[in-house]
Order: sequence, then structure tokens, then C-alpha cells
Amino acid sequence: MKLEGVELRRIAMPLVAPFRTSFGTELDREVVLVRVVSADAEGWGECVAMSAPRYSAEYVDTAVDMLRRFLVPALLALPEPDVHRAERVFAQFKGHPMAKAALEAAVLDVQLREAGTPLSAFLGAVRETVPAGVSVGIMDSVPELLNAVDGYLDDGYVRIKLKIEPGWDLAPVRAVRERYGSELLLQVDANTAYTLADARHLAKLDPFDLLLIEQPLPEHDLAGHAALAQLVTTPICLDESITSAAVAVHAITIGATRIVNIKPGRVGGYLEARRIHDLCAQHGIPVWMGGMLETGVGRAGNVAMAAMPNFTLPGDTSASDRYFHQDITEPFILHEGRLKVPTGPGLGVTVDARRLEEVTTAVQLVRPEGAVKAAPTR
Ligand code: SMG
Ligand code: MG
Repeated sequence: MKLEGVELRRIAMPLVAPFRTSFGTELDREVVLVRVVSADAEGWGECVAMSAPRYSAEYVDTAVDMLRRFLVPALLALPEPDVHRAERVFAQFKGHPMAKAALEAAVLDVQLREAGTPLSAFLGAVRETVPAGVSVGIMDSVPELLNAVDGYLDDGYVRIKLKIEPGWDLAPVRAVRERYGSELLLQVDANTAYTLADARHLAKLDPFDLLLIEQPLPEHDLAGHAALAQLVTTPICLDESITSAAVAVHAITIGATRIVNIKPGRVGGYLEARRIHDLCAQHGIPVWMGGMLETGVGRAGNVAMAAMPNFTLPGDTSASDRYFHQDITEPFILHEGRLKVPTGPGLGVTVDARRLEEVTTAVQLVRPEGAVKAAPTR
């Protein structure tokens, strides 16, 4: 494969409703898209970094800088680029998994489109559809929350995840459990908002029979999660903490996590995410696909990966209309609580050039010789 250039594009997409977590409220999704162009095809990747470093250290501007200054030049300097060589050459740079994952995804997409292979086949997916859960933000009141959950259950979502924080935990969980009964698949996500001193309080969630509590403590506190696991019966599931396969092994071995949330962007790409899937399977640890408010580009890859065998819990892979009035690809639609895994080569979705232009805020093209052409569109 010969690469002709890489386009870095910033877009801004209004969300259908504000999404509040313990670290802040998102109104718009600002995204970096990467397009890798070869002689015969093009591949797309989406960077899941947010506008501000609240979920993790990366943010949109660092991702653009990292891609433009280091990752794209390293990729374009490869004599025979492919996804494995790309991953290896990116490893010389510390950190920045979300920037790396975006470019790696685009290389994988162009490579698979050239070969005519769907990403699902490359990853070893075993399902044609995947069950869809939905992540429900923190609200101003319990009635407002119940109204939102009613709507999602009417849509057909098969699992509800409630965002929690100190002051918004027991009451919303109790209200949802009482209204919908013990059959509802229910879990919570704290996005690091608690400390080990809250263990007795978090144990009060135990009677509600939650599938899991996601990332209660800070990212680097694996020992704290292992200690908390001894004090609560709800299974602990790590998200932010799991930054690589090596960290996943560590967390599993010390008893810090019984279930793992996989986000390819958080761990540096689909290759590392696949390793985590495989090693969790070997350790008897179920995994599920997380979400980062992706457009259709990122969603396509996540849905393909969620069809792998050890993804045994519904993911935060919701339908496109849960996020955007109009996506930049054909929308992912809920059918009886499930999304279809794309079947075309690579990501299997097509970017709508007209919609893309509408949401674009800046574009630059990096060519092999290193020339950077900046072309802000507005
Ligand atoms: O994509 O549906 C989605 C969002 C799912 O809750 C979600 N993601 O910590 O798991 C998480 C959060 C991270 C992003 S919050 C802005
Ligand atoms: Mg999470």
C-alpha cells in the first residue's frame, strides 16, 4: 500500500440533548477525523478525545498537534505502511492513545477497504447484530431522569447505565429500580467521582442488583479499586484505568476489576483493544464496548468490535439518533434493541461529503514530503 496523504479535519456536532457526567456537561461534540488516502482507497478514523481534558488527559488540540507533528509524519515515512507497522512506529511516542488510535483506525480502514475485508471479519466477530445499551446523564431531578429512561426503554434499549456522582447516586438508582423492576439490566458509572472513604456509602448500592459499578475511584488507583471490591458486592468495572493490555492484566490479577469496559480510543487502537478482549477472555473476565459520543465513523468500528465473542454485556453503542439529529455517515438504527454490524469492507460506512462540510471547522492535509497545507474552511 502506498499512501498519498493524510487529512486532519475538525468537526463540531451539536448533541440532541446536553450530556452531564460527574466531570462536566457536553453540549456539542468536537471531533478530529483522520482520512488516510492511498492510490485505490481512503480510510477513516475518529479521535475520541473531548474538547477539554476531563475524561482523560488528552483533548482535541493535543490530538491534532500530536497527529500533525509526530504520528502522521512517522506513518508517511514508512516504506510499506500497514496497521501493524503503524502501531509499532507510533509506540516510540509516549502517551496520546486517542490520537494514535484515530490514525491507526484510518490505516486499518484503508488497508481493509483495499483488501475488500470487513473490519468485523478482521477482528474475528461472531455476531451480525449487537445489543444496544444507553448511558443516561445526570439530571436535575428524579422525575426528569425517569422521563428520559422511559423514552429510551420505549426506543428498545436493552440496558440502562446511569451516570452517578456524590449526591446523585442512591436516589436515582432506587427510583429506576422501583419503577422498572428487577428485570431491567442496570448499571452505574461514576467517572472517578468517589474515594475509598465512600466505600460504606457505595455498598448501599448493593441491594439494587446492579450489573456493575464503573470506575468509582480515580484512574491510577488500582489498589483502591481492589480494596473497594472487598467492601461492596456490586462488581467493579474499570474504564478510565484500563489504558493498555498490561494494565488490564495488572488490574485483573490484583482483583481491581471483574468486568472490563473496552474503548479502542482509550487504549491506543483496535489492535490493543483486541488484545485486551483476548486476555480478558483467558481470565474469564467479560467485556463490553464503551462509548465516547462517536459519530458514525467511530461507531462503525465499535459495533464491529462489539460483535467479538467475549463482548457478553450490552455496550454503550447506542443508535445515532441518541446523539445527533444528523450524523456524518448513514445512521445506526435500533432494531429490537440491536444495531447491525456493518458488512462492507473496512468500517463499512460511507462519509456523507455534504454533511461533513457543514460540520467542518478546519482541515489540513499532510503529504508524504512533509508539506502541510492548512485550509480552514470558515
Ligand atoms: O457514547 O453513549 C456514549 C457515551 C457513553 O457514558 C458514556 N461515556 O465514561 O463511559 C464513560 C463516558 C465517557 C464520555 S462522557 C462525555
Ligand atoms: Mg465510563
